Amino acid sequence: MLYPKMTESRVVCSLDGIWKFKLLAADEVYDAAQPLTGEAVVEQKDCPRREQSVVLMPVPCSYNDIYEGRSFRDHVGGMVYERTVQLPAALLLGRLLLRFGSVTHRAKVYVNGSFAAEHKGGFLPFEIEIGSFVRAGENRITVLADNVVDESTLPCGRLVRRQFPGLEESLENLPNFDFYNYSGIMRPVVLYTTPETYLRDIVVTGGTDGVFSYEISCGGTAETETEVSVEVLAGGGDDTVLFRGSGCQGSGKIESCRLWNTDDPYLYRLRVTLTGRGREEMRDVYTEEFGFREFRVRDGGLWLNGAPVYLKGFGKHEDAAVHGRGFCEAYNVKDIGLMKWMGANSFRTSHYPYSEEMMRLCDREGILVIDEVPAVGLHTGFTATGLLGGVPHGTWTTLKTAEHHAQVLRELIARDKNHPCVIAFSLANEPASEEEGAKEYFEPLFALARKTDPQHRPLTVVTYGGATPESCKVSELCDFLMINRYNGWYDTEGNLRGASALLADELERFHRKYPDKPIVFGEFGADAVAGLHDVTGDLFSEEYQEQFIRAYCELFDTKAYVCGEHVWNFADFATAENSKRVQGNKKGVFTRDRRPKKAVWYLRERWTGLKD
Ligand code: BDP
Repeated sequence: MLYPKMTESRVVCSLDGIWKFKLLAADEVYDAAQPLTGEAVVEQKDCPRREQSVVLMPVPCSYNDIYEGRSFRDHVGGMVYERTVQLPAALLLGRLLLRFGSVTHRAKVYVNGSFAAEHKGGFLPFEIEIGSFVRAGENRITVLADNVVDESTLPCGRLVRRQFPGLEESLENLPNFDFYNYSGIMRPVVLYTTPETYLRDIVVTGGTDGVFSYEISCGGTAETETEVSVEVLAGGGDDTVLFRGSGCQGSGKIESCRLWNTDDPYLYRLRVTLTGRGREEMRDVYTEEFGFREFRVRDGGLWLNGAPVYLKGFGKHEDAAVHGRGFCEAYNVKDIGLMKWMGANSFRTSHYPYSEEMMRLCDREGILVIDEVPAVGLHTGFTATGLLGGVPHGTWTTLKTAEHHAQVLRELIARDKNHPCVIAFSLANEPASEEEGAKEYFEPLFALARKTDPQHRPLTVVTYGGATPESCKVSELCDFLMINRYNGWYDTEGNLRGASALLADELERFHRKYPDKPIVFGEFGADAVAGLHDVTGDLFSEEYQEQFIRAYCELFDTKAYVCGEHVWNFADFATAENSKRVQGNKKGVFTRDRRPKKAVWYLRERWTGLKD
């Protein structure tokens, strides 16, 4: 899927801004034929009942923290976004597409009151050809979003009905994951045009020997005679044409090519021109950036461009005050800047695909990304916060996620396949990989990723402490192991020597069983409430967090097969409320507003001194 770009043949218009918004009550029947009316009066004394009125809502943004009140923020179910847009007749000459970066978790889109399309999955883009729904002048765009997570969605959750004595029945949505279930239109919305005969997709790969190959697919009117030409241009402002070719498929070689790596993330450009000769001649032009690089698992290690690489960085979240998980370029640039300043070279998009803009930024900044699908909470008896409180009851016979899991994986690879920053795909976080049925569930997903990723990137499933070397049924499918461990926090609390000993023993058992598979720590960390200090280093103090991270890192340094460390988490983040969380998860080494805790200085010294 091509990212919407303005080119000589394409116009892109942003629909971001202020939309009308309304939460839907459980029994409310929504009629898209009727425009949203009845804007909320800004009341003088009592807060308006925001959860019942039409209010103004920024897009892109999570809706939850924009207005006050628990029933507004924690609403379960449907919500409507609506805006009008004036379309100039000139925009209607070719194809017109309406594209959403993400709507969480389900969306039905209506144009001028007519149903246009729907999409399931809250973290991946989708687009709709809307030419037949619109006219020149005013048009109404409506999105009906739904934020319910259950046993068929990714991430997974549970919808429960609660009945308290004397009160009406209520609906609660329990997330089976440890981050706040932010929702709404969370990424940019654009309208863009293409000619009738158009470039549908471009696949481009470049290896360390300077050899590249491309595959282009086109769409459009059948009677048009088409011709495709490609050029490879150098990076930046350098318009030197290094290669010219024609046809939808081909390959070539750039002599002494500059490789993409973490110190020099050099991007070449593939400029593709589609010329159509029908009644009139038309052209569609698109430029895709790409890099020459190779990331492989070999001889029990990770290799970038033929040299061993050690991953230093974080598990993150898209999360900040006010806009929640809503797209924010400023936070993205800030976070990458802080990571670089600390000497980090990588992160995982825990626990869902991040915005396309973040991937584009990482291409330019030379950050290595482990790209994760939104498959978190696939366990009927476990969450980090114990929210489910359940007894495992056969995860793989209970969940109805298999088909949707394949869909999000396909969509993620289609979106991110060309990014040099993406070095590996993670197919899930902490599933019930120790339960019967896990291998059968994951095998087809591994096969799908291996078949569809043009770069054949290494694959993994990130596993939790309940899946030991002896019990985990998916480790054998993974190209490298990525494990999350919390010895010294959720068990062996306060006893870091004991925790290290347990961990060392487990690591050796993993290594004995899978000697060729490098191990990357996907998560390790302790909550620290910023400003809480303690000479001894008690739990929740900044000192304990630092000691915890230091103890793990010292252990990693003794195990050559540990090839990466991703601290959990980059910054504090919002979660559902529960007694294990102090206004959210405090395992960030930065606070939610990106101020450093004590551990930052330790990690900065370590990582800036540790070779990539
Ligand atoms: C792990 C989860 C992560 C949690 C973390 C924690 O993968 O989402 O936030 O634990 O407890 O189990 O902090």
